[in-house]
Amino acid sequence: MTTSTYTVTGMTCEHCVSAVTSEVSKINGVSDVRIDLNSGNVTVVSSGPLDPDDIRAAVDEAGYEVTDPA
Ligand SMILES: [Cu+2]
Repeated sequence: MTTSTYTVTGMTCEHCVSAVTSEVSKINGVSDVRIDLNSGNVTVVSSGPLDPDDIRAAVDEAGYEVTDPA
């Protein structure tokens, strides 16, 4: 299992959280997505290392932006 953490800007409510959770969950190998709304921290649990570009694309698809890691 691999855990990686990203910072996402623009999420303001539980609806945003569900949108990001839903998109990121679609990435192959992702088993769990935990989001802290206040800090914007998104923790992704996966079966193996993920391509950060996939995370960025999924978050972008949901309408938000990953600020870290660049
Ligand atoms: Cu919202």
